[in-house]
Amino acid sequence: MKEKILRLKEKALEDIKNAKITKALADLKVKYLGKSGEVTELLKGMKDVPNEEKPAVGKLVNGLRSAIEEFIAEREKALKEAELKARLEAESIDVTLPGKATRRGGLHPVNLVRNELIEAFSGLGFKVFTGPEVELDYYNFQQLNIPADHPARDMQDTFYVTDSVLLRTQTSAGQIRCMENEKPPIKILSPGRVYRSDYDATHSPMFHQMEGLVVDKGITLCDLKGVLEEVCKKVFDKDVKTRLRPSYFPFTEPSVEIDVSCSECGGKGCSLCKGTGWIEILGAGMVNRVVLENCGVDPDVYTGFAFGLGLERIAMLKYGIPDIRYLFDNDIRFLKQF
Ligand code: FA5
Repeated sequence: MKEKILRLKEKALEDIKNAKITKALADLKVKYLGKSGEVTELLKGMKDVPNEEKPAVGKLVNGLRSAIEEFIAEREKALKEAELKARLEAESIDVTLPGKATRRGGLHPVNLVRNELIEAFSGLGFKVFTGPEVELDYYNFQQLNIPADHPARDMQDTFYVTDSVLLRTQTSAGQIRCMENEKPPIKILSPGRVYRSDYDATHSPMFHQMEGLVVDKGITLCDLKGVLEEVCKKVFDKDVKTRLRPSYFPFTEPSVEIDVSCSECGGKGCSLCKGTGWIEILGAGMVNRVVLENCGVDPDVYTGFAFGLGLERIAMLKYGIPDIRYLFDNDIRFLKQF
């Protein structure tokens, strides 16, 4: 038995010395001292040792157990220190290495134009007001003097959700929401997405408009002209020409459309401007008396002007983009240019 104990001690100490990682050491702990470990088995065999030898053998087995425990603890400490050192060396940072360049993102051209316009109009005292994209027919059409079956509905091919709910076709719906909630003087700008069943080089099914509304005492068409000319001067090149053209919107009277000279051909006529040399950027006019009355504003006291412009059209003109669809393809080579 003594022999066996000594051999086991030598073998265990040798194994522990050879353990290279803490995991191997943990396995050895189980192998020798675990529930069915070799030292534990020895202790279990004590019952077969003759009584007179029991104290001496018991002392040896206990000594073996303590020696193995002590040796494992020592080796564990040494291995942990070595492992920590190796990890710190491996994870050390070389501060002399060149840094990794992060690629900067940029704003989408439509957002650039929106921000630029908001800034220009803010300078003239306009505040931003937003409305919902899923809108009631009531706000998008009826309150704007476009009752059901009015022919003007044909100009805006509409995506209906139900008979009375639709994807708004114009930010003009925001005019009504604003006038219902605020008393004049009103001076707001309402940017947002709008939806129409359109699709060609200058028409997209989802696009962005920016509505402007000013209601106060003594507002005239001259104020509208002055404000829009001022903003066009800020947003476009000084050489860009603008023109006011008579138009029709049920919610303004009189109504106009503002065109700017085509950036692609400089006004000579090309496929972008359909040969006319002009591109329409917005519709506008004096707020119709009926609309003011619908919103509880007295048209004999107050007058107002409103305009709605297409942000994509302005981005196309400003950056010379020949097809509106480039703005929605999300091709990074195109977007990187702005
Ligand atoms: C309107 O939507 C009126 N609500 C504008 C208005 C507001 C008039 C206030 C009077 C007073 P219109 O349908 O013309 O008008 O659209 C306005 C602008 O949106 C157009 O000038 C054009 O620049 C842009 N636009 C219209 N349809 C599309 C489309 N499918 N894709 C891209 N831009 C469009």
